[in-house]
Amino acid sequence: MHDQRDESSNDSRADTVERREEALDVLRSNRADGYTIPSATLYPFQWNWDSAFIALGLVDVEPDAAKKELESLCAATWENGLLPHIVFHTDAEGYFPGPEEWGVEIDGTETSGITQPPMVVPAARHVYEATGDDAFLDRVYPALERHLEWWVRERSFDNSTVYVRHPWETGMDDSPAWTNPLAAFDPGDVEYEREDRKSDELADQRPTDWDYDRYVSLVREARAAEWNELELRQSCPFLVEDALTNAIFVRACDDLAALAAARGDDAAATTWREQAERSRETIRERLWNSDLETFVSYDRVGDRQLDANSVAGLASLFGEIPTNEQFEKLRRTLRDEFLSREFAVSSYVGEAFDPDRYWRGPVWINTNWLVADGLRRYGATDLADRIDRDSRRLVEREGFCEYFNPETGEGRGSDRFSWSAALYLEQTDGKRENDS
Ligand code: 2M8
Repeated sequence: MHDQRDESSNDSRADTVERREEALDVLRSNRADGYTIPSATLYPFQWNWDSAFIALGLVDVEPDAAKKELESLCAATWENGLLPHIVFHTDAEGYFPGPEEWGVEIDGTETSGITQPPMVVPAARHVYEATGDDAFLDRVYPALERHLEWWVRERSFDNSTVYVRHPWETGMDDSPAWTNPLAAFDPGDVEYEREDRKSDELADQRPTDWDYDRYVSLVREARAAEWNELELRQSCPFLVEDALTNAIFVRACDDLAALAAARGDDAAATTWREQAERSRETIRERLWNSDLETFVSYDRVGDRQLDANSVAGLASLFGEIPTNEQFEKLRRTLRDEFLSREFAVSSYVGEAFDPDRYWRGPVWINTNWLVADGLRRYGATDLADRIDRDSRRLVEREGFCEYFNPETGEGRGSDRFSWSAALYLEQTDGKRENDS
């Protein structure tokens, strides 16, 4: 008997196998010496949280490359524990702001002077547990711990929630959430030349000059303060407790506790578990917005919540932040506001929604992955599966684009984008029940 269902599932398995090959090809072609660039057209260096997502996807197929990815990132940790958002291993052209704008050199390697959400810790835990390689853990653990200590010491007013001092640090660069705090200061007359508008189409998708003026002025002010965090805490006009960074920070604390326990360091495990709990408690109160029924960010300069409904609020699930009661409401917000378009999950919903512009509406594969992971932690597998399915549908139809229009599904930004490829590998590694 001929079973049509079997045939179509065989076809889709074959498609998946082929797509996985392509994903690996993207990652290999973006690979340099021990690290992977996000995209050859737009981002020719190593980026902090990109490397974390890349390692998560690579570990199943190329475990050594996944370990190297994280080790090369950790090696760029500053002495004080800041893990830079860009590591300029080479002097590639075509990106602004390049190394000369930052003027930072650590042991012969140039870096930026800001960070990104500490995804490196969850990624390191995942890689360690997948490989069981104790020597790898010994190599990365000191830098991971130094980095989280840095967040608590240098980037927290109260040893619980952490703040960022540049929109680029959130990874969601031009989120409408930042419009008010950015509008509250005058960037002055900043001169610079952008390199990111490589085509008319891209120019319409990237952040505006209004945003860039402020990005650049924040970099120049921090450089003038010699990256002194204590001084910047007083003088920086942008200090935000970002919902996404805090969710990842809390998860990073839990994951570092697990790694400390794996090394037999019970005291460190307790310290980091307690840190996670302390941070969670504060986030549940300070960042919960009962009108929007989600978590939002908090502007420390303006002393107010930033009431934008973005995927950052849903990513709180990744840090197991919501109480059960908050979870019920958040699930409603997800269903009503974020799942009503053809493809989940828009990076932002609300008045400033723009389906094609960067972090102001498009779907991103990494935030989909964070939300789906979080939903599974709350037992909401049906919703997690829906989001995973949409991620797969998007890349299977459009290729490994940087982001996607949530209404039409069209791929946007650069193509052959590394974390879109890596997370496809992670999603289809055969470990999930609904994999085909
Ligand atoms: C984007 O950010 C960079 C600045 O860091 C840029 O636009 O030039 C963001 O999407 C960020 O989350 C990402 O890490 C980076 C590289 O993929 O690109």
